[in-house]
Amino acid sequence: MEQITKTVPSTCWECSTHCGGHFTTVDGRVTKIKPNVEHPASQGAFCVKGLRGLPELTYHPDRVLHPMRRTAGRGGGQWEKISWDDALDEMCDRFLDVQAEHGPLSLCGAVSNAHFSRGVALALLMRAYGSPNWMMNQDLCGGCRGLSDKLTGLTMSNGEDINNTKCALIVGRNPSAADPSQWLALKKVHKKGAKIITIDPARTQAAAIADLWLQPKLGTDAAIGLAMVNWMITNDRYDHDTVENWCHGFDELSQRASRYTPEYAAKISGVPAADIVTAAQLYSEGPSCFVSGHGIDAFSAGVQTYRAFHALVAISGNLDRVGGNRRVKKPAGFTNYIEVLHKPEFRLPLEVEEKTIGTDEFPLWAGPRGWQTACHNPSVINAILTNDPYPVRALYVTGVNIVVTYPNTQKTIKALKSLDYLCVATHMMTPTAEFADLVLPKTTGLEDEEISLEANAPCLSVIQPSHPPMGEARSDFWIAGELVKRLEARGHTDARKFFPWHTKREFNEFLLGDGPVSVEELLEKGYAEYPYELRDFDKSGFKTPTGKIELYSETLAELGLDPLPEYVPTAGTLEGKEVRDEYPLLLLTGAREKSYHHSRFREQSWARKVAPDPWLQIHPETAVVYGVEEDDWVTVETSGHSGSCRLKVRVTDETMRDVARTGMGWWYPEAKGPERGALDVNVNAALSYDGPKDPVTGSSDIRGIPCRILRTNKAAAAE
Ligand SMILES: Nc1nc2c(c(=O)[nH]1)N[C@H]1C(S)=C(S)[C@@H](COP(=O)(O)OP(=O)(O)OC[C@H]3O[C@@H](n4cnc5c(=O)[nH]c(N)nc54)[C@H](O)[C@@H]3O)O[C@H]1N2
Ligand SMILES: Nc1nc2c(c(=O)[nH]1)N[C@H]1C(S)=C(S)[C@@H](COP(=O)(O)OP(=O)(O)OC[C@H]3O[C@@H](n4cnc5c(=O)[nH]c(N)nc54)[C@H](O)[C@@H]3O)O[C@H]1N2
Ligand code: SF4
Ligand SMILES: [Mo]
Repeated sequence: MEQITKTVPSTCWECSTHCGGHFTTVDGRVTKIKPNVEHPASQGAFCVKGLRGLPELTYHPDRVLHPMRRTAGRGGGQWEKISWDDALDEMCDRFLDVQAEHGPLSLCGAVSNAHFSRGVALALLMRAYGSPNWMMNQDLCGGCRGLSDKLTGLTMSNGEDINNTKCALIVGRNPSAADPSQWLALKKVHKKGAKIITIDPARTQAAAIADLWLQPKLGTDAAIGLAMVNWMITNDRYDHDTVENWCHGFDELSQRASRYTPEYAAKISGVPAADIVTAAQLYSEGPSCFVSGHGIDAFSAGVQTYRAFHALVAISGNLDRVGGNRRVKKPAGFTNYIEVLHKPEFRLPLEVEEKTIGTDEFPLWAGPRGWQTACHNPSVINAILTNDPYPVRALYVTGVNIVVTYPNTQKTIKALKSLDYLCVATHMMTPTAEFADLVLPKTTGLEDEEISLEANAPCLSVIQPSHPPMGEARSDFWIAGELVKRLEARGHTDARKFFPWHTKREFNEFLLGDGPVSVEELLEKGYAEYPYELRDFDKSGFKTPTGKIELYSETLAELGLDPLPEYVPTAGTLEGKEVRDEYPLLLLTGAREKSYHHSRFREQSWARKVAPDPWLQIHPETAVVYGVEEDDWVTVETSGHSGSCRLKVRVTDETMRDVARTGMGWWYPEAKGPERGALDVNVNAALSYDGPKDPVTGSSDIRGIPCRILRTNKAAAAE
């Protein structure tokens, strides 16, 4: 029989890099993915997670392809296949039962965030049930940069114009592992003569190629950022036009920064003062581009650290400049995902939104004024276990593996076990899905249609389905729509107000609005560029209370928080001698591995061959002190948490003497359920989620935590 071959332009959606490619299908299966060199955002970059991980996930023999209902005790691993109708009726009714018993606020969702349609679909579905409660993982990811960006008014997330820069300042970003398109651009521009400054405690590839590498103590970057601000001001190298016309609080910032002499910052960070001055000099020549990442985000001083660097971008005049950091530009009429959540027609009454869990403590994060209107996660986990501030009894988890990726695995599991009802939409039987009452099969990025705004190009990208879903898999959007239909049929007629679209296509057309780009154009090319203007703030101003870039944040001042950027020591570094004697190393988690996306792809043999074990990097001298060698297994314990995890030692001088550096996301699909290694090799089993928090985002420390390592002879569960 003749083979049917088809190629479509599409996008990999496995991570937020969104690489454009041509996807070739033979007889209904994707057999080849070719990077699209014309794609203005990814420019021909692609990675092995997209090339292998995505297709192998889609066609994996163990993929969840049918709705399944639990038949034994929770976590017992016994399931029966059921129809979609039965699954959706059951989920709708069980949610309504919980709603009737405990009120709508007792229903909650969990998803990665609202940068993908699944986040919007979930949040609006919860609103259709009358609940403002949904969790997202941004407190652990990009929340601090998101909030600083918003409060300062820059709105420049992902807008790095690396191709045209003369100096890239890379802070807490490991682009060679995390973002192949950014890494490609950095290498290219470096070859053309641009300078690279990398600030990272580890010798990453970006540090190795840098013209200047600053190696700070963990969590001290704000001091370096403020010293660079100080140098720019005292040497009159700041941009007078931007400062005089567009900055609010320059004098206050100058005064704050005056304390941060290079010598003072050197004392805090351990970076030589002369290197800080050289960094400031190079950066001030410009145009310079601030390339930042998770290494200075997601910790208890994340917002202030970002505020220091965002102030630097602002006063240096690199905002919305060729080779600098572009502000996010949208095509006319386009609505992005987060804006959907804030549209008045999809809102719950204010008095209900004010009850979103976490609003009282973190009003700029959770609830009506919140960045994405989501909850504060650790507060939800606590609410499930304590009924404080009120009971949370049913949870719908989709597109997130919270047992593995939230700190304090033990507590997350306890919370999930205690729920009245848990539904998980997933591709694989993750440790989170193992605790569900109902498991729903999810489409992959080869089976769905999705639109995204790429601020770095700028352009719009599209995923188009390469083939219909395998088995009975369905999209998050479809699942939410079906549940809304059932709510209507059960007399909850206002549910539709929160979810007016009947198909994903309708939703995508809603996002595009009446602007210049059509779905057809996107599907034809895979992307669409649109006209944009730099420095349009000269006309529109900034979306802050003063209409200016707020070096001094009026919003933070109003809430009684520090309105100016400041270095705030993390709890780990403040611990007294007693604790530090017991826990002498500082744990750094989250180093990215090329073959994995967080907890994904652990079921794939190629990935496990590339990276078979969860590793812990320690310095050769540290290894001697602890009497451990390459390939030894060690137990890692942190101060402030009773749990632990086991990791395999890698001895390397890439990391600092007092830092133990590891990744995240480990579990073994083949290990015993329900945890499947999540209490064994998962670093979050060794971390607390109840420690000190960023006062704006509520982010917990996932690095810089005092820890100790103990040699263990036991082989890992999967060995
Ligand atoms: N292959 C792969 N790629 C991914 C992902 C994945 O799981 N796998 N995940 C994606 C996601 S969701 C994210 S959020 C990004 C994250 O990717 P990145 O933004 O690159 O963040 P990390 O890898 O967490 O950390 C970046 C660097 O920060 C350094 N760092 C740690 N602490 C500090 C500090 O105190 N100061 C400074 N200056 N640096 C510090 C680390 O040593 C590391 O080299 O990656 C994305 N890309
Ligand atoms: N200690 C520590 N913890 C961390 C981090 C760290 O550095 N250190 N990093 C944090 C960061 S930056 C992040 S982003 C989070 C990541 O946390 P998670 O989002 O939980 O990580 P993933 O492993 O990507 O899990 C996503 C799950 O959703 C599934 N999935 C993927 N796409 C879809 C989809 O379209 N729909 C549905 N329904 N499911 C989908 C995947 O198969 C996978 O099971 O972890 C955070 N946790
Ligand atoms: S970087 Fe890799 S996983 Fe991320 S979108 Fe590109 S190809 Fe996909
Ligand atoms: Mo992330």
